[in-house]
Amino acid sequence: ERRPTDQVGLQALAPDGEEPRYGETAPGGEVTGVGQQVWTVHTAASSTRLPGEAVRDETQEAESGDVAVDEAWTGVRATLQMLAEAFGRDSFDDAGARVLATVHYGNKYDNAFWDGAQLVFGDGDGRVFERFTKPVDVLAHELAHAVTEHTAGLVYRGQAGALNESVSDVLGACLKQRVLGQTAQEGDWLIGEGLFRPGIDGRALRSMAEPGTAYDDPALGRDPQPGHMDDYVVTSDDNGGVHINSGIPNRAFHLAATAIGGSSAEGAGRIWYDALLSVPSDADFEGFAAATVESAGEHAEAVRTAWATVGVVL
Ligand code: ASN
Ligand code: ZN
Repeated sequence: ERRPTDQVGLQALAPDGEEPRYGETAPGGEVTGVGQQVWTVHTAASSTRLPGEAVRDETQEAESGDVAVDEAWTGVRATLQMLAEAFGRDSFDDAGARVLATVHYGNKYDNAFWDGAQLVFGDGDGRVFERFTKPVDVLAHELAHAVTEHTAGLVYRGQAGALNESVSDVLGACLKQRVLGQTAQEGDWLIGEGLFRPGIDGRALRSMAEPGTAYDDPALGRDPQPGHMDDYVVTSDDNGGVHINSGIPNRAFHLAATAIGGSSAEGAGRIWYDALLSVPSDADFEGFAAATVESAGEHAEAVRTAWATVGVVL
């Protein structure tokens, strides 16, 4: 969906004689060059029909009273704001597309996903998993899949697939820290914290700082993520371990972001986003790493060192 582009006119918002850069926040607080964000949250009411019934859109500031609807509403808004303000990106397609999200998908459904057209969230089984709208980084992770699809289009297999997964965790961590007002150093670098029900032995789905340490529980097994190329997992499961080997580029991002300091989104996040705009769909870790170094400007050595620490030596 496209909206009039004159809503946030560069001229109208620019101070005299100055043209703000695309995506910069103008004195009025609005993001220049990016239109007004639009999104709608639906409910599948425990069915698997999509998108289901519309419950709340961007014009409805008042909470619906359905916690999953309201978490999805707030999380999509925050993610769209981050894309606009940190990256100058106008929704997932950079053309102002309306984001559709559906909550209460299926019965005790233990996952969330981007189906190529919209976001989908299960309620969780209530024994191992909470509802999947609860952690805002999981929400941003799924919406980031849409961004990747519309940019690099990283194929969902092997190293390109692990990069696809990692980029989603990167944007998830950036969003979580942004919402909490944290710097890279202050962040906990956990993805999906709060998703496990009480009694499950785990902190989160993944740890970007210490891959392989997020959980160890009879119901789930042990977190299988490596944090170094020496431990890269060769498997045919999970599209060649896309949710496993993503630990390696995840840790590289954590190391780069903490070395650069400040806001993860505006520091290392911006560098990773720029790399996403330049790599081919079959990029491997080395190719993606080279693209981040290329985009890093004054931080090139910090970024190169971060990748070298996880065994991706350029
Ligand atoms: N939540 C998972 C993901 O976004 C769903 C999946 O594997 N398709 O990667
Ligand atoms: Zn994913």
